[in-house]
Amino acid sequence: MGPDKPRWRSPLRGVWLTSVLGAVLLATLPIVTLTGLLSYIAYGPRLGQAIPADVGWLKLPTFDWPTDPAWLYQSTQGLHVGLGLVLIPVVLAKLWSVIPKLFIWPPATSPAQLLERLSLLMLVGGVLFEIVTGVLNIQYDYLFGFSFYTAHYFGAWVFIAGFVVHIALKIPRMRAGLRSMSLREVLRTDRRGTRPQAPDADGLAPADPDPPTISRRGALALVGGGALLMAVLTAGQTIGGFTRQAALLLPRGRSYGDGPNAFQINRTARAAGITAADTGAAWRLTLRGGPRPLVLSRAALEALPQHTARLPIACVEGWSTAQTWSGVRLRDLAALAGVPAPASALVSSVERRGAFTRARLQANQIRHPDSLLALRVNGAELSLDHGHPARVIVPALPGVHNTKWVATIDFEGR
Ligand SMILES: Nc1nc2c(c(=O)[nH]1)N[C@H]1C(S)=C(S)[C@@H](COP(=O)(O)O)O[C@H]1N2
Ligand SMILES: [Mo]
Repeated sequence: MGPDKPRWRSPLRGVWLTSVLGAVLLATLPIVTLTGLLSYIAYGPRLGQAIPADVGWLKLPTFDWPTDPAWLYQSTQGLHVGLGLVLIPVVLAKLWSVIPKLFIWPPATSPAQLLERLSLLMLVGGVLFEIVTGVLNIQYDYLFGFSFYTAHYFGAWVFIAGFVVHIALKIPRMRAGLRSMSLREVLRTDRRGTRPQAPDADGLAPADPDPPTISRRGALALVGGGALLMAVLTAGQTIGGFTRQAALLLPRGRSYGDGPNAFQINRTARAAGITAADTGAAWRLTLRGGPRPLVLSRAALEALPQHTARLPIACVEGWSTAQTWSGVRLRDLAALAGVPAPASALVSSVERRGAFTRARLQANQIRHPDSLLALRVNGAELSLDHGHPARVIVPALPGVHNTKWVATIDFEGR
């Protein structure tokens, strides 16, 4: 099928609409891509805990993920997931506008065209793959037989390669397309005044257009409205407050009742198999790395100097929530253990069977004055679901590394 066949005959099709949608994606998809790659770095590839751990020659420049500002990961990851969702209607509209081109047969008649078609396959396949895996992950549907992170990481590179080639090939045509009609004029034109664009070399405009059923401005409003709807359904999970009530795409529910511990729970104590025996009077914290292990009871921890900080938990799934935590500074614990200048620390949970039972922290994450082994939240005891008797909370740390139900901390010196 091709543009001259009696299909795809909307008179809105043409270089202008495709170029406008392309320009929006050109300005926004790089933000989704970069924040996604930053999340990989935030997980700590140097500490061997980014997923996938082995990325061959697709290694990113790694650096110590900062602890300032505390809302860094909350905003980069909120942007990654939020903007990614908001752009879905725009991506679909852009694909609709070029559909005739996607099915051209034969696919290529010259090597240059073959390269272009290949890059298109990577671009379209890549973006759809990233959308589908991303959306399924935030809805907690690990339906695939492969790791979400690994698939999403390599899928991103397929997309990036296709995107870069596509930009290089199409920028001149996008600029010409943008000039082919005046945006101001389009916004003033209703359905009855809507005219088809002249057939173009790319075959985007139909040779035999139908009469318009909607104006171009109506089509733009439809796409914009879809994007806005996605924003309303998503933004609350990062911004919080009353907007959280509208965050219907928030995978952890919107409210957890009242009281100081009423905020999202990633994994309940019950789901993690945490028992009263694990966390009751017999619970002890073991600090290792010094001349000999130091074992502290909960009462001993409470007797140490306490510090309070307001810090977000920001999950890779895009949701985040800032709470007021109190507990013992990690750097104080390191000093107590006999490792005053730790290079890293391995925090392990009493939890045994989950995927997130331990996390390694960088030196700057241990040193920060607001990095805590929290005993309390919002003035109350930590609830069992939020990690009682003690959990880690560190500024700008990806949520997953804020280990709950901590059992041991191994400090490593320089
Ligand atoms: N032991 C343990 N700690 C854990 C987890 C877990 O499953 N087990 N989940 C992590 C993840 S993915 C996040 S986002 C945060 C969520 O903390 P919350 O349940 O208190 O909101 O805890 C982290 N700490
Ligand atoms: Mo998480």
